[in-house]
Amino acid sequence: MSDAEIEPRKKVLIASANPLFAKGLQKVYGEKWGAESVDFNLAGSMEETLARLESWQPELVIVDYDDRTIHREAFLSHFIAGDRPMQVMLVSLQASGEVVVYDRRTLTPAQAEDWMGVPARPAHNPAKLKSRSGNMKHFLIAGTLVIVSTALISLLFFAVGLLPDQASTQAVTIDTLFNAHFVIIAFLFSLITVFVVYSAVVFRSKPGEKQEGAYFTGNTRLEVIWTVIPLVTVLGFSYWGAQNLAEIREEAAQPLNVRVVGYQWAWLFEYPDYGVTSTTLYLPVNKQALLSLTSRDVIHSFWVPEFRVKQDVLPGENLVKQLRVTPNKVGNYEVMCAELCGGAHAYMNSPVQVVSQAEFETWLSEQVNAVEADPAARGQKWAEINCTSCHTLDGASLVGPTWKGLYGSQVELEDGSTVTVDDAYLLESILDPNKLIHKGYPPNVMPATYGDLLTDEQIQDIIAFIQTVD
Ligand code: HEC
Ligand SMILES: [Cu+2]
Repeated sequence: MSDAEIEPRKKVLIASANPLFAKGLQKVYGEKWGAESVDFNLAGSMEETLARLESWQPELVIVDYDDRTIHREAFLSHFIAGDRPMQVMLVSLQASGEVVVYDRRTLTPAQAEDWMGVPARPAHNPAKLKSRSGNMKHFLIAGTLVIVSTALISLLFFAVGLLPDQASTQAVTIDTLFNAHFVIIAFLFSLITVFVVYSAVVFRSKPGEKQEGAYFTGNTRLEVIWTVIPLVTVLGFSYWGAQNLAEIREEAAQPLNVRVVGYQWAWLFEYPDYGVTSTTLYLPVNKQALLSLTSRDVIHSFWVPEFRVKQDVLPGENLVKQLRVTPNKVGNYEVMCAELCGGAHAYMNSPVQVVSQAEFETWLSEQVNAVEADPAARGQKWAEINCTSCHTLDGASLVGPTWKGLYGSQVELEDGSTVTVDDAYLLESILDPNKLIHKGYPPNVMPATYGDLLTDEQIQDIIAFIQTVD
């Protein structure tokens, strides 16, 4: 072998307390590599092995894996420390005769773990683990798939039309945020799903493959990335959200004042500047409405989905909440209650009509005139606002008895007696509804507060109206 002259002799240390193991190996390798190109050194104990590692500096250490006197952890730490190129060959004759070679410079933590535990595991293919360009290829493919999937899912979201019509300037502002969230949601969904599905398909183990995957602990770069990116995203969104909130609360110069009253289970809209009260929310288009919301009983929540904005409505004079809406689309909508508030919560809807400024003014003047009409007409209005959620005018029985033909009729009471309905009975039933109970109807359901809520004149108007219902 002419190579022997050029190449320095290879230093091989054999660590085993069993002289036969050492001699046998020396013979086999000596024959294979040529006795003149290899220097052998034998170490029969742990101390000896470590000392030779230091003083002699071998390039290859062959360890008898079945020799339990060789303290693995101590040996391993010696092997890992230092940067001189060195290889260790673990030879186990006992189990299967398998041989594992570890290279100090490419030893992965996973391999080190293996080494300390189970003998004679086939080594992970270092080429596979090292191949950065191979990993890069997978990342590029998966990354592209994530982008494509994000785009498709976002398109699907927008095509389906998850949001109702936009009918206010506030809705336009809020929807930019909503849409951004849809894209982020599509992205996060894709990020997780694509990587899971891609890994399951591409890295699927082949039949008969028993080998475990590489074991990783900690990756600082990755941890920094997945902390910083969400943090920045969330901070960005909170800033954007705050800006959005400020924008939807922007005050217009001369808003239309509307007092909104929620009660079990209907809405009432008062226009204090005109002395008008209505069960339909009329709003002129392109003019900001300043809603002052309050409740007569429990907590309700004012919500017109097409306007997007929503506000809890609380009982109490000092808890009046404000909400600004600028309708920008003529049409019919519906206000609903978005806070579970009792039995008929689901039916607590009232119509909303966005009309032109001219139509709004016509409606207003009609209302103002109506209030000035005869007592029964006024009474009908107060009744629609306060009573007809429980009392019908057409003979049907709702929560309370119908008013159809009530006046002058004979009413049977819970206590068995009968009364003739006259002004006095009506007045008493309104002011103190629990005193005389109409047979078959529940007590304590009709509010006993109308004496405070309504003026004497309004109550007289209602009585005048009930007289006309037949
Ligand atoms: C929450 C439901 C509810 C509301 C709102 C309500 N009532 Fe009643 N009302 C009842 C019930 C239930 C009865 C039957 C029990 C009783 O006699 O108290 C009743 C009974 C009456 C009676 C006696 C009628 C009869 O046939 O004996 C009158 C009059 C009356 N209500 C007037 C009014 C007026 C006026 C208003 C509005 C200012 C009003 N109610 C609002 C539930 C309601
Ligand atoms: Cu409600």
